[in-house]
Amino acid sequence: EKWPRGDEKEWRSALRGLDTDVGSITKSVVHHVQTSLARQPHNLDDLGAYQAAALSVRDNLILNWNETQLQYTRKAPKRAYYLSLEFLMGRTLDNALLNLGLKDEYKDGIKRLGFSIEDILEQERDAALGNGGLGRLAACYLDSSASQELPLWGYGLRYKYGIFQQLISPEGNQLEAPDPWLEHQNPWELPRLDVVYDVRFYGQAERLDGKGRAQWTGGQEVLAIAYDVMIPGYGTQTTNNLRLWESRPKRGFDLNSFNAGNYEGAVESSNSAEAITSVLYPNDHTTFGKELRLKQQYFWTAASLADILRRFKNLDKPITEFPEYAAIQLNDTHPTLAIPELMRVLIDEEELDWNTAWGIVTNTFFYTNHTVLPEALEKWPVPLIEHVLPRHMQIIYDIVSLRSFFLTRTLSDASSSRTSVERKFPHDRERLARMSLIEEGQPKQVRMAHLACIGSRKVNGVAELHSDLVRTTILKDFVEFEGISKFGNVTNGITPRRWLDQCNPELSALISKTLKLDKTVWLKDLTKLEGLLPFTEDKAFCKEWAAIKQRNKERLAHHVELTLGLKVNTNALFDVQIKRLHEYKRQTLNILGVIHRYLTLKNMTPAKRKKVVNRVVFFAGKAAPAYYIAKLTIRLIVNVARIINADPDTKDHLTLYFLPDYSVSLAEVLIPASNISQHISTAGTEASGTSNMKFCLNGGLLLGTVDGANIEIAEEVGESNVFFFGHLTPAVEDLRFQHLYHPVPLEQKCPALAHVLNQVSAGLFGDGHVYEPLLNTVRQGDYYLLSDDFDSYIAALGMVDEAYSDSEEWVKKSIRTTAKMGKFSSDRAINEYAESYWNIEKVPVTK
Ligand code: NBX
Repeated sequence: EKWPRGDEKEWRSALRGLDTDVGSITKSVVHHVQTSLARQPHNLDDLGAYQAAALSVRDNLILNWNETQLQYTRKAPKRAYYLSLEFLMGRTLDNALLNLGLKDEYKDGIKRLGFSIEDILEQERDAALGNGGLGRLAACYLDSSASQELPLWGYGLRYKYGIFQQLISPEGNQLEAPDPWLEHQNPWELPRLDVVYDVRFYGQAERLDGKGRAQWTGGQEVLAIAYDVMIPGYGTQTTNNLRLWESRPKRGFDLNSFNAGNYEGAVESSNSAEAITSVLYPNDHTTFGKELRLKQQYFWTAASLADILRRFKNLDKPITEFPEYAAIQLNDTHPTLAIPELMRVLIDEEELDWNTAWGIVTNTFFYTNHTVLPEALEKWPVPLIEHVLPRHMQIIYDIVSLRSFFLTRTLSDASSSRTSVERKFPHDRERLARMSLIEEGQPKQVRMAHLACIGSRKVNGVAELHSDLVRTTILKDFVEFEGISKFGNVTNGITPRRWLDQCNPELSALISKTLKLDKTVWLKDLTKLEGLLPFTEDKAFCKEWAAIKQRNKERLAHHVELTLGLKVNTNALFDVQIKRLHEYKRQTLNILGVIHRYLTLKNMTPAKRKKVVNRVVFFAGKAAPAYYIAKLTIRLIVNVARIINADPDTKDHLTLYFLPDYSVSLAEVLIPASNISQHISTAGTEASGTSNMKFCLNGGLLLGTVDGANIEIAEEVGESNVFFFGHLTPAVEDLRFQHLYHPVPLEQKCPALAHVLNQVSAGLFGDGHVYEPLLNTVRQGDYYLLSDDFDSYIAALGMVDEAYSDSEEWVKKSIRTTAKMGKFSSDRAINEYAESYWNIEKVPVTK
């Protein structure tokens, strides 16, 4: 190949890579201090040192990113695109160092410059562009895609403000503050001011002919600008891309208004354009029908699709081959508008006929469902979509009726192999109504899960039980119509790099030493952990295992002392429940259980109390700002903590902490320190859970219901190593029916629980009236079945105590648990998607 320009020798010598010996690293860091930061050694603080180190590490990432993208362009493999409105990345520096294999070198270099790596890592703010499990899963999958050398890009939004910061008032109320995570410049992103797309809202859609074509004009146009975040693989050269879109006004301001002296009017449209990517919606598991949220979803899907199509077009292939070059994964229904959007582009711009376009669409998309809770299934009011996206509403109507997915075709459909619902199930009008994309009502609403399902090649749930529930409940009719093979399962996974090696370096080192394997081996083949099993019989190993857990508990205690000023008893069982606050996750069951334990301890003689296993209970989690019952649960937890932590009779035996502002970084401290963690959702409600996997990977045992991935964890580690309780999924419907039609007074049904509720009402933890609405959710209806599961929950806690008393056996359980967690690596999960869904192959990247 001919060199494109200039003196090739000059270029080649300048193009050499970066040196990564310690001397070169300090030079590079200091270079960034002097130039990028324009600072001097004598005014450099930890924050400045962090920024300079980050910029220096970034240089390495950029070179790998360049090489990877060049190879992708040259080899033109089929690529996968992961569309997610949330990426809960946490911090980047430590992970980048690990994946680049430069941790020791930077540690040493930073030390030579008079700083400590631990301190500067703490300077980084979390990138918290997500609510919870769904967003963190997306982040784990990015790490695994690069580590498995899979050609995958993520697409999301660059929110100016991530998930709100949580403050807790002295009364125990959650207060929300903005999360200005971009306050200092963000070294991990590359603005791509040249990658820009127009996105239209509102306006008019006029049909052009009988072929379903239309013209969409007028309305508001905004710009989508790309920011690229580099995603390094562990032990690979591959560095994938996460492309986040920022909204900008198409015209800076309205010159007419400006010249007329109307300055506010002049910037109005620019404000409304910038509002689109200003903030992450903090509601998980509810839909609100807010116009701005719909605009976020369309803005992001339209820009991402335009970008994907442009890349495909560079290949000069016929458009019908698009599905052979692109697989697009929809992370929940949030990006479902991509389906009508691709139809719009193919029909209105590429001028394809409907059936050809629909064939392309249904071979391109894949849909992952993350919940079966009815209130969490997205629906958008028809009038709102008609207003904001008139052309898309037409297309959705066309999918429903005109084009015969459901009804008899009016266009020639001889070439299509699809059969309409009506032909397959004649005269079954109820079925048609159930399956329709449009739900009747005031207003009519579009069911996004139905649209995502019919527009996708395959659909999956996130754990075996959940995928079964998807097939037998919310998408049952679609299984009957399209056949079961379209509906699969990919059990979630977690990246062992962040969730073991980074958060628990001592355990990681012990594992490597014991397995006699370099961590680069077992961190990429997590089933290798099984090699730990024989060492349950090795006394010295068990002792070391327990000592590491103890030091992690002390590290957590230190953190609590620094942040809350409270001293934690580390000679107690650490019991942790950390997740978004939600009734279905039943933090209420946990806190009522804590109260029960407290009341039981109060009734004991001091001598008897001494025989009880001492327990420290940790809670953390955010409540959606408008979720009243969830906020009241936090208030109860905080006030129970205030009373019992101060009770001299019991405080050596039971204490309780609510740690504010839960985040990825806080999880990294809490998870390695837990002896037991709680995953206690009403059976059938938690799709999978992923923190359950993280705790178990770090040798914490699991206390939970027979739900989500808990079941598969138990299958792996053995039921004798988990603590299960509560009713099973098939019983839930009947129990709810009984609550409604044959209620039994709580005093009779579950006296222990009734007593606990009465004590709260009576004011043991401050004004009982405050908690009535929360207590009433249990007393009336009890939708989440606390009264059905309370007794078995308390019994399970007793079994935990008993097991923990046998400390030698407990350590063995802990080791066995870690040893059997191989299945839950996100490397396994991403490979399943690559092989059984996307049909993409590895693209090794070499220098
Ligand atoms: O997705 C979670 C499920 O609840 C977990 O069981 C599962 O492990 C995890 C990953 O598959 N769902 C979740 O986190 N949802 C959201 O955060 C969410 C955010 C916005 C929204 C709806 C749900 N509109």
